[in-house]
Amino acid sequence: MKDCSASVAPIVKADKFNLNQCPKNEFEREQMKSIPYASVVGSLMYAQVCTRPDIVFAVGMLGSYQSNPVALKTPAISLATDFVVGDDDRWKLGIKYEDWAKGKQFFVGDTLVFKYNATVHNVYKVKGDNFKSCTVPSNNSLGSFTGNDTIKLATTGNKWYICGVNGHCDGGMKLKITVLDGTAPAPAPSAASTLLATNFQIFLGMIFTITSIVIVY
Ligand SMILES: [Cu+2]
Repeated sequence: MKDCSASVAPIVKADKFNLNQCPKNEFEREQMKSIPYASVVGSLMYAQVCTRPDIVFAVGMLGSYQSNPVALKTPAISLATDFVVGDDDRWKLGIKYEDWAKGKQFFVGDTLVFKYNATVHNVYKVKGDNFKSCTVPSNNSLGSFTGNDTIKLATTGNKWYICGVNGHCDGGMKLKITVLDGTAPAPAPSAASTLLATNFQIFLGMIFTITSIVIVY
């Protein structure tokens, strides 16, 4: 047992759980059905009574989601996502970036990567009204145009990006996203299965941590 995790409790003070982490659609609910959530919580409750009063808080948190199990995810910092804008289409004319962004969830700590032909395009971060009117700011707020521009999403709220080449923004090279608080992320619908798998691993990890501590006693 010397190799067991030495962490004191599987939930730390800043961790927040909320209904956003519960399955949101049929697909995610189906995924969670394969996880013996109630039974695991029940076993942990047994352990907490006599030997492990220090896990009462963690178990209580998990237990309050029994009817709608929370798909656990650790703070977003450790699971930050890199989004290549447009995916394989990258940043160019003729793509509906509204459609690309649809269904994706962007969190503080995630990264946007604009990949493009730097001899033809560029990227400007703009304000909402400039986005609407396709007005190019006089300064380049993103630094240099490399054709592989990385933008760290550092704050919450709406962010707007356009191509500053004449006519390209009007031609569709415009992207609006909303960045969410990373402390209570929910699985993105488009990547639900991967995330649920990850969440399940974390969930299992927590259980094994608790169980191994219990066995040590
Ligand atoms: Cu362009």
